[in-house]
Amino acid sequence: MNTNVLFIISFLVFFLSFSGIEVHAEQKTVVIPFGAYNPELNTPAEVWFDPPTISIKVGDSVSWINDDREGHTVTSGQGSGRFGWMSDDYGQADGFFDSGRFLPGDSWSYTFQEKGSFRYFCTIHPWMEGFVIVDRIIPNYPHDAMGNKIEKFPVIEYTDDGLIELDITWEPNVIKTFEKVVLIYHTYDPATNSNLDKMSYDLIITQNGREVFRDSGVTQIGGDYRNVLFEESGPIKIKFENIVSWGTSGIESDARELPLHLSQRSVQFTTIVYENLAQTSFTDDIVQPTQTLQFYYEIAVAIILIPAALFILILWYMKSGKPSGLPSGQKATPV
Ligand SMILES: [Cu+2]
Repeated sequence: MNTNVLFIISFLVFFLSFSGIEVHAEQKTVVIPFGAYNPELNTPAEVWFDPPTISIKVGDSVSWINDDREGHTVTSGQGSGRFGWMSDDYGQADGFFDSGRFLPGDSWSYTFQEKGSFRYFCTIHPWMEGFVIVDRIIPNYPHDAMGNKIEKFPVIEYTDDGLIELDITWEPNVIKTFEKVVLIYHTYDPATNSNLDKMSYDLIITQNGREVFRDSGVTQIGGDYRNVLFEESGPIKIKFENIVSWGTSGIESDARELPLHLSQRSVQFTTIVYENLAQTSFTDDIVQPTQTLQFYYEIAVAIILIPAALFILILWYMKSGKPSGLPSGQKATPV
């Protein structure tokens, strides 16, 4: 073997290792569905961009395909939200990328060379918002699945009929895989700002389009909680459905009436679960709160009240047994 052969081999190894990096770059697709041009509730579009949130790696490209019947743009920055455009908010481009208008049947691609989280929207239809996450940097602030910062917990939502307010907090505020998350939530009557106790509900969590958690419960004293663990990263929807009164206790409230359509009794929250680089398996045991909380309250009351009553009885007995007990001034003092 001579040095020429060695040189060629090392050159080949060098070359292949670099071309290998190229091979890993992926091409992802986001579809602009039919109906995205229409922000009304009767729009056939379930999302404005499908998927609304996409996770990629540095060097990957995303192609947006226009399957709608109108031209659209893919413009980095913040859109107006579903209703903002009605009050003259047409979104704010941040200049990072901009497709310009592209027509039905056309597509536009962009290669992401930087890490980061990029929100984007359509400048023609500013309710259309999407989110690209490149190399999933875990942010130090909580946000919803569209990347909008959550300024304050609890997050508050109302049922469609406006009769029930549901407040939710999740701890920790930024959710990672394999780390226990506590969802803490309360039901209120927004008309009187009173706690709505004994409301039954179904809690459903979906992630990447799949159901990952389902449970039912009753807000015993106006609130409840659940412990949840996520194995996968990606956007999640936390949905409460069929929120209805259970029994007649608590305040007088319209929320106690059965709604005409149970579909009006749901609220939804979103956020993103991040990949936990420090932990890749479960270490916590997940224990859910018992739904016989009421029963435990009664036991707790019994445990406290019975000894307390006995104690008072004994005191009373001692007092009445020795009516001329030592006045407090004549207590025996240690020598
Ligand atoms: Cu558009």
